[in-house]
Amino acid sequence: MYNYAHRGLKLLLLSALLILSIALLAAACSNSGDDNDRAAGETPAADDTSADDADDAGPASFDISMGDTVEPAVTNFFEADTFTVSPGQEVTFDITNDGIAIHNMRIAGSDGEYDTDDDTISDPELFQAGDAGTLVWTAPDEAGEIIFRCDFHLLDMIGTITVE
Ligand SMILES: [Cu+2]
Repeated sequence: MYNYAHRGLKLLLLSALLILSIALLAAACSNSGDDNDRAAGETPAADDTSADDADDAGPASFDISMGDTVEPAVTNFFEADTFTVSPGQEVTFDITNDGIAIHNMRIAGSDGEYDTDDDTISDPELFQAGDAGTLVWTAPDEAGEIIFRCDFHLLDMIGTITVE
């Protein structure tokens, strides 16, 4: 008699525990479902951010040599004279005057005109033979071709930066 009552109580307790654990399990499942939904919601946002980072190219730097010849003909030039950069990219040109004439480098601003306030000009503004310096420039956000030049040799000492 006592044993039966004890067993009955034990069964009741076990049933209660079972129901409780099913309820807990269900709650846990629904919680983890919410977490999954939230995580799934965050994943595209994280992907979008990294895609933006990929679009925003990091800073670039290029070496550029300024040179000239006298014989057989007088020439003045940048070497290299064509560059390709990304929209909005921070670009540093490391410039050396390897010629004997004076040179510099100037990039027209968004107005496309030289000798205006939005130009970017090399530092120093005048390179003697053997001088080294830089020109730090930010590419425009729009794709296009930009001509840069030397102020002292306007016609022959030019180069092209392609923004794409
Ligand atoms: Cu020059």
